[in-house]
Amino acid sequence: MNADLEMLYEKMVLIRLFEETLLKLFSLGHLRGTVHTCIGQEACAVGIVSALDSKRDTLCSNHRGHGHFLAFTDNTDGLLKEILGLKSGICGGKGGSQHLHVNNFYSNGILGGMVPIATGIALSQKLAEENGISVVFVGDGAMSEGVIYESLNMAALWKLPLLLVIEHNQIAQSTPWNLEHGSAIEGRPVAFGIPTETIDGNDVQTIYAATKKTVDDMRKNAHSRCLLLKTYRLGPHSKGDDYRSTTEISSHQMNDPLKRAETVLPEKVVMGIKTLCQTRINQMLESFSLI
Ligand SMILES: Cc1ncc(C[n+]2csc(CCOP(=O)(O)OP(=O)(O)O)c2C)c(N)n1
Ligand SMILES: [Mg+2]
Repeated sequence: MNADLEMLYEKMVLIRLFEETLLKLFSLGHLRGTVHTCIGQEACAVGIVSALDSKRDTLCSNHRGHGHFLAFTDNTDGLLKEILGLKSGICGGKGGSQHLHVNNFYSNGILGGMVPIATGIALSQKLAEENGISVVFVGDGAMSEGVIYESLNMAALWKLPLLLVIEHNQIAQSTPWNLEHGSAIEGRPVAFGIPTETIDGNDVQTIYAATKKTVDDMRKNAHSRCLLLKTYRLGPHSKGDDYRSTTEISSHQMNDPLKRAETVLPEKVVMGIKTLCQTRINQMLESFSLI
């Protein structure tokens, strides 16, 4: 069990260090535009993606997609080059942080915009009869977009292998979820006949286990499913914009998914993984002559 946790923890640490580096590069003027980090939500990316088969499953992500991308591809260099706008980036430097595509990974910064695309992919996967699953990540804020509901209706009606993952971090930019939604978000996919499971989004092993069970089930019997992950964004919306009180944010620090894993793993293992990931980030930066 702990060996699995070590592997999941290492992926979370790599994502955390990569994104902390992005914020640093921003403050030094090396990056332009914007970046949305998933600091505090790494367990969602790692727990879900580690249970997928990157050869036959597809992943559609959103504006906050670096964690999803790294968990799916492990390509730190290619992503950094892309965010720096370099030709050698995974999309020739044209996609930047939010519009990424490599192999079975796709992302788009338009809230909810990937859900109809993921639904179309799920239809093609069903027709191909290769048991592939189409996974799409959305935030709680995106769940106000009407196109998601049209897509869920089709996915349920046609029993498409679509897995909707809602990262419910309780806020959309500066709007708390309960000022945007008139009812619980988990009730929405259920209304279309899509079984929905609500999980602790900061416990990487729980997410991994639930995803594994869900995708195994979906491969045997094609139909749509939803996992709603209750989590919290510990960082700003993008670079510095945050209207929440420091008291509110610090009350969630103890629930940081990395700290949660660290309470279970031996200290020596934690230190070893942190050093390994930091070395990898340092080598990446040295190769770009940054910092
Ligand atoms: C259609 C659309 N409207 C508005 C925006 C601007 N925008 C970018 S992120 C964001 C908040 C998204 O909140 P949520 O879906 O909860 O995801 P989170 O940022 O919390 O991960 C908004 C309003 C956008 N990208 N697309
Ligand atoms: Mg949100």
